[in-house]
Amino acid sequence: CSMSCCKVTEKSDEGVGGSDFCSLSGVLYGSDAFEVLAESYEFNNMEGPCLAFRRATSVLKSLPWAVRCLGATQDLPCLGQPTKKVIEEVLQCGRSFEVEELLSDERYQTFKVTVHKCVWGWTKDGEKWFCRGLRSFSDILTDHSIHLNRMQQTGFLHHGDISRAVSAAEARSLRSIIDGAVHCVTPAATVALTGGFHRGKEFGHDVDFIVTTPELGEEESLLPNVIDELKEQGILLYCNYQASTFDMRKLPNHHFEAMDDFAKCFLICGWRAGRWRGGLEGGAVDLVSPPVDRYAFALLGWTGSRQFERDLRSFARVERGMILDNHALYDKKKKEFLAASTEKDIFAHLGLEYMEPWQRNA
Ligand code: TTP
Ligand code: MN
Ligand code: MN
Ligand code: MN
Repeated sequence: CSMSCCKVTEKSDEGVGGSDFCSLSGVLYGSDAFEVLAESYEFNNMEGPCLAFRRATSVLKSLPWAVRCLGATQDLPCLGQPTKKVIEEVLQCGRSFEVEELLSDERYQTFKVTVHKCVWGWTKDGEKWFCRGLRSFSDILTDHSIHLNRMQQTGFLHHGDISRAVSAAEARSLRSIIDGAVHCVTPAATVALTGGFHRGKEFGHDVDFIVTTPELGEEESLLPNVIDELKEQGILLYCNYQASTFDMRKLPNHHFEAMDDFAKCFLICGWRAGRWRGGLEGGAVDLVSPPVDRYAFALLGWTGSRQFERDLRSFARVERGMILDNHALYDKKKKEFLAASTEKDIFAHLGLEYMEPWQRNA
C-alpha cells in the first residue's frame, strides 16, 4: 500500500463523490486503511487488534453493497469500535486522520521497509534496530555490531528479487518450470498450484506449489531431488529445505495458527524477466510435499487465504466439534480421523457446501 490509498475513490457513475469510498466489490479505501492499522499493530507485536482490523477488512470486502453510512454496518459481525471510528471518519471527512498520521509516522515507515513481510517478517529484531536509530537497509547493513541470521541475510541479499510482486503470467511460466523439474525426477508425481494464485489472484508475494507422489512414502525423496534439478538448471538462488517431521501419532494437535510438519522448501528462483542478473529476476517460491493420503488437507490449508483458514478452522471447532489443520480432520465426538482424498470431501465432512478457491479470498 502506498500513499495513494489515502485518496478517496470516487464513483462518478452513481453521481456520488467525496465521501463515497465504496465499490460493489468492497470498501476500497476502508480496506486499505484497515490494512495500514493492522500492520501498525503487527509492528508493535499486538496480534489481537491486528487480527481485528484484518477481520473487519474481510467482512467489508465480502459485502455485495457499498457502505454509505455508519448505520449500515450495525448488524455486521467483527466490526468493533475502532473499526467503526475509522469508517465514520472516512464517511464524514473523506479521509482517516489516524491512518494518515500512521503513514507519515517514522516508526511505521521504518518497519515498512525493514521488516515488511516481503522480506520475511522479523518484528522483534526490527524493534531492536529501530531503537538503535537504524532506519533503512543500508543503516542495518553498515552497522557491523548487528548480527543477521540466515533468513535475514537472505532477505537483505535478495530484497530486490522478492520485493517486487509476482504476476499471474509469471506464476504460469514458473509452473511449467516446476512441472518440468518434478516430472524429470519423478514422472508419476503431481504438481498443483496453490496459495493466492490458485485463488485467482493477479499478483502475489510468492508462488506456492504442492507436489506429491501416487505411491505413499515416495514423496520423501521428491523435494531433495527437485531442488537438485533446479540447481542444475541454474535457476536456484536460495534454498531453505525443511525435512518432514510429520507423524500421524502426534495428531490431533492444538497449536494456535499451526502450520504443518510436511517436507517443504522456501526457494528464491530466478526465472522472470527483470533488471537483475543479466535480466533474470528472482521471486519467492514455496514447495510443500505431503504424503498422498494427506494431500487434500494440505491443499485446503495451503490454498488459503490465511483469514479463510482461520475462519474454517474455528467453524470446525465451534460448530462441529472437529479439529481441522493442514494434516487432518479429527472428529472429537467420534474420536476418529476422517479420510479425504479431495477438498470436496473435507467440506462434506464439515457439512458445508463446497467453496471454489476463488471464493476463499477472505
Ligand atoms: P502465502 O503464500 O503466505 O499467502 P498467499 O499465497 O495467500 O498470498 P501471497 O503469497 O501473495 O502473500 O500462504 C499461502 C497459504 O499457505 C496460507 O493459507 C498459509 C499456508 N501455509 C501453510 O499452511 N504452511 C506454511 O508453512 C506456510 C508458509 C504457509
Ligand atoms: Mn503465496
Ligand atoms: Mn506471502
Ligand atoms: Mn507462500
